[in-house]
Amino acid sequence: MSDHRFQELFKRNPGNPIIQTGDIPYQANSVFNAGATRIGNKTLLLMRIEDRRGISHLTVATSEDGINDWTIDPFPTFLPDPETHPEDAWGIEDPRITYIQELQLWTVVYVSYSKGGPLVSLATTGDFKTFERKGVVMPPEDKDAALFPVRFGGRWAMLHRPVSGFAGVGSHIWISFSPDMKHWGDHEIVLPARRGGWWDADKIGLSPPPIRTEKGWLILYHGVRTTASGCLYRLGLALLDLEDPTRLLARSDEWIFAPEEEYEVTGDVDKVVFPCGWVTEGDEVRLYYGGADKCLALATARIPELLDWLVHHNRTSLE
Ligand code: BMA
Repeated sequence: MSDHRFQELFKRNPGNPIIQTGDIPYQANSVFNAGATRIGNKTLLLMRIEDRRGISHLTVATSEDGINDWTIDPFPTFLPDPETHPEDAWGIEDPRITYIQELQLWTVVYVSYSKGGPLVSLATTGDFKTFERKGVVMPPEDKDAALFPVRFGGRWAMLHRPVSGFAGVGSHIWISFSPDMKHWGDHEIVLPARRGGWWDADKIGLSPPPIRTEKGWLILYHGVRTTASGCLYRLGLALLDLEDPTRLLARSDEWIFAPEEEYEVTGDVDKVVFPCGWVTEGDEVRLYYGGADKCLALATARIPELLDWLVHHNRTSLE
């Protein structure tokens, strides 16, 4: 606690929520937790839409300025395919998009809600119209996964959050490596959940994919606090070494963004801010997040301010 003045790092777009269920050209229950990227001069969101059965799929929205005038596909863009991919039995959720310059395509890492629990699947696309599925890449229970945009020592790297059934060990962010994006190994914890009263005790997960900065890979992650009135999802920052992303360089002591507005506090699941995507424009980062599992909202920050704040709020010890 080095600074007692409140510093608002992410500023909410005054027009929030930017996309709501009524904006979807077909019947839906909710729209939230979108992956984000740039395509040409547009911002593209790959939105999680939950239908009235309770099953989620992904649909594309694009906009020139990334704030207003979204053009939404008139039909689901990427549907679960339980016939050929049984892991999609109960839908696909929470996509994280990474553009891979080397391959000139995007990876979409998403949660397949399988009959054995949520797991991580991976697909690639060159146009967000057709998708090539690589299938399951992490068994259940695992979520909150995204690729780095480059290889390390020739291998791809992925952050993800497996959950152990072993009581009391916590759920942490892991890193794994692969020669081909399909077969993953050398798994290790890179960002452990804290314990006790901390905002990020017991269960954390990656939010959007890492962003490369001059100081390291910038990580935004969520902490899930279990309270007497349910779960509370809040966000904090971490930094991983540019050359060796298994090395944790810095980590927030405090959370930086939490449910406060009506559309974050009340929805299908109350008190949730859940970002799966962000895009940069110079120094600015635009964060797209689900509000209370019901709508999509936007908040912006300046990357140098995030990095500077992290220097002053760095606490990697778990005490
Ligand atoms: C997480 C994910 C998210 C969801 C959040 C709050 O476990 O399933 O999709 O937004 O819970 O319900």
